[in-house]
Amino acid sequence: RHKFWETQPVGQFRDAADASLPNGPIEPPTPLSEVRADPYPLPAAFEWLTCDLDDDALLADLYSLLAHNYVEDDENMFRFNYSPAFLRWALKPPSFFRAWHIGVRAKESKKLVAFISGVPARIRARDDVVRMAEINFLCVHKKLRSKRLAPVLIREVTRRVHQENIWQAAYTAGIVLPTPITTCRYWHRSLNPKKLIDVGFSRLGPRMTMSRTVRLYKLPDAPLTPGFRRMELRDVAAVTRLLRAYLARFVVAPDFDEVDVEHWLLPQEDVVDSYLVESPETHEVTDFCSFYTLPSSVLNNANYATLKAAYSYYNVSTKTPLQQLMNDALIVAKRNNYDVFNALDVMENESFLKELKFGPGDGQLHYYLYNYRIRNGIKPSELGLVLL
Ligand code: YNC
Ligand code: MG
Repeated sequence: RHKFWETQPVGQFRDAADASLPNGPIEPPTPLSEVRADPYPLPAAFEWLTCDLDDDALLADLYSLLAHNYVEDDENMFRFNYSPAFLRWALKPPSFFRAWHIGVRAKESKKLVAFISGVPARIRARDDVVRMAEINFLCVHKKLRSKRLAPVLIREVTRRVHQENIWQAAYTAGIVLPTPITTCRYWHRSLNPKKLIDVGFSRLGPRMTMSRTVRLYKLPDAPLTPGFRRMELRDVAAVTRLLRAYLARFVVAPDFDEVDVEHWLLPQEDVVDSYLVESPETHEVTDFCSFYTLPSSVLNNANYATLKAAYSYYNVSTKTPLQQLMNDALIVAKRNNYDVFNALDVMENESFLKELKFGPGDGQLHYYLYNYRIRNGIKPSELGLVLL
């Protein structure tokens, strides 16, 4: 059934019941000298292109490929619209490899027609911290679909990851492949219900009027928790301590150090935003919340071209109840003109979703590890990893 995935070192559906298979790597590393030296062949009209994302023209081409051909919802009403600044942030973390930014272009026109990327990360599974690649932004132009290009892209990124002596990877997808470690659901909290209803993102509830709906989702103008403020560079050490202590509770989570926290969590306008609670008495940083900005293009609507969405990222509460902290996150998102705040049911998010008026979305997000078995999988609440 999965002609490509059946050949790969991933949990196979037929092995699901086999209790004798050990947790951990599925295949051992091979000597680097045995890693294939040449790129995999492409159909004759195409060529590989290692992308330089510091090149504004190339970044604009990648932005445009994704804006027109990347992930859509099941009803084809919305398509992710990752901004150029976001792509640079997502693809150039500390110690990134340029060779892992892999394009395919038409030899003649030089048009970019496909892409896949990896970035390095340390991810802990139980007590095993593993160097991995996070694979993202796999995209084939709509006109080139179903021609088995995706397996070539996946094999090529795998080869280039192996060349760095890295043998595991993490990725998410909306489709079921062999075999998810867990399956999560997105929840959505309306901030601008009128627009969301107009574009068909949500519907007026039964026995609800528009004015009652607007009132239902109304939020205060400013955060309520004393000491709630935006994260700054001087907070990196304190945030790293909070986050490391918190992520240690989950079965699968990133192993962030201060360099990672500075990159992934320090606010960047319209890319990532982070807030914390600094105790007015002790000046101790006790709580932290963050979200990233990922607009969606609204396809076929006369009034609106984009939805501005915030996605819950990493949140840590030690003093401020998580629900109160996330209510403040909603308030600052609303104040910054986001239309909707999205969150997965990972980590402790279940504890605030219903209370803060998030509603469950359709569509699921499956999490995968490559060449690493986690027997029986984990629950979303045991997952401490958010991929972009
Ligand atoms: C997918 N999303 O099953 P079988 S997520 C992985 N992730 O293989 P073709 C996928 N595999 O089943 P198309 C996949 N989608 O026969 C399809 N596949 O074994 C598999 N969409 O290839 C599929 N982006 O080229 C099948 O399909 C084979 O032309 C079919 O291309 C697929 O970024 C795609 O949703 C997704 O642009 C490129 O539909 C295309 O349809 C498209 O005939 C819209 O491919 C955008 C979209 C996917 C977003 C993402 C994570 C990707 C992870 C890839 C796997 C990484 C493995 C680890 C590598 C490093 C290892 C080390 C160390
Ligand atoms: Mg194809």
